[in-house]
Amino acid sequence: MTTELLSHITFAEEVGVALQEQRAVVALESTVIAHGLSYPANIEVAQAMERAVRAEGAVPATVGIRDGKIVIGLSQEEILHLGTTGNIQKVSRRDLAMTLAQRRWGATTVAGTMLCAHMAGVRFFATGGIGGVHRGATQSMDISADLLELSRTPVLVVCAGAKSILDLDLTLEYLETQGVPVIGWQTDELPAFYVRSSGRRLPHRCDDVGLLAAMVRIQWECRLGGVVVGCPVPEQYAMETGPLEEATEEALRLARERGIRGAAVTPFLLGHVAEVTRGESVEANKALLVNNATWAARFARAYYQGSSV
Ligand code: PSU
Ligand code: MN
Repeated sequence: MTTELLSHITFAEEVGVALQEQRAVVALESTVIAHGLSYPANIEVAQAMERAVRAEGAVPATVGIRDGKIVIGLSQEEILHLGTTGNIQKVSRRDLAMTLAQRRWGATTVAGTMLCAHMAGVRFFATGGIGGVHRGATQSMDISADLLELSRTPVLVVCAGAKSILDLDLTLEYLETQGVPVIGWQTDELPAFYVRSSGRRLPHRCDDVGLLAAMVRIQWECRLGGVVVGCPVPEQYAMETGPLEEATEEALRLARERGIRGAAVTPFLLGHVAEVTRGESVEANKALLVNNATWAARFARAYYQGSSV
């Protein structure tokens, strides 16, 4: 790591030590805290994800930006600040340098978190659902920067597939074009976030943490970029497609009518679906986030156990 790069990063002590000792560290994002879920569900789930990572013997590192510094391992107070303060900058690749220059606080998206994790030497990351190609993208060209980041940044992202508010077919096409492997964890299909399966078959399935660790090692030795691992939402929290689809259609219509664009689209759609489903989607969202944190920690453990340290 160069000194210039390091000058922008603050490590939580525990995370710094774990990285030096080449032990398993799992990055967690902060956009879900600041923009994805509302208080107090956001704080509860951020803490539950950190606990889940620890329970598997790995070190959690929630990533965000504080006063113009990238923080790898936010403190509980910092997480609370991001989760309770309005007007926090949502930080994707395009926003990073300006947010740092302005010495602002920021919450990192999947793309932003991958980028910061990679700068800091963290290779495993758990989120809820990656961003993707939005419905109607043939007109709007709304394609999440998460997809491009996956093609260029060597981090493994554990998610419950792409959010059902997206166009899943186009999202898979785009990932294929960008050469991003999408692996079904103990499933043949792309998980659909709140719903366990999307009906879209994936090219690769994996049931064995050892194989996954071997695969990502080769992926990174050959400098092939990021990897998506899709874990279905736990059965007892999974939702039915029908009512969810109705809520989604309505949210999309409202977003169009109100002229909501750009970075505001995803938070708006998620918020509306949560309202219409009376919190059922929030419970599913929390459950899948914690499940993904657990698996990311297991994958990271398998990877670091296999390395010759
Ligand atoms: N998954 C969730 N909730 C979220 C997001 C993902 O369960 O809030 C966030 C992630 O940070 C993701 C972002 O990177 O939404 C995608 O935003 P956009 O579509 O603007 O790229
Ligand atoms: Mn977008």
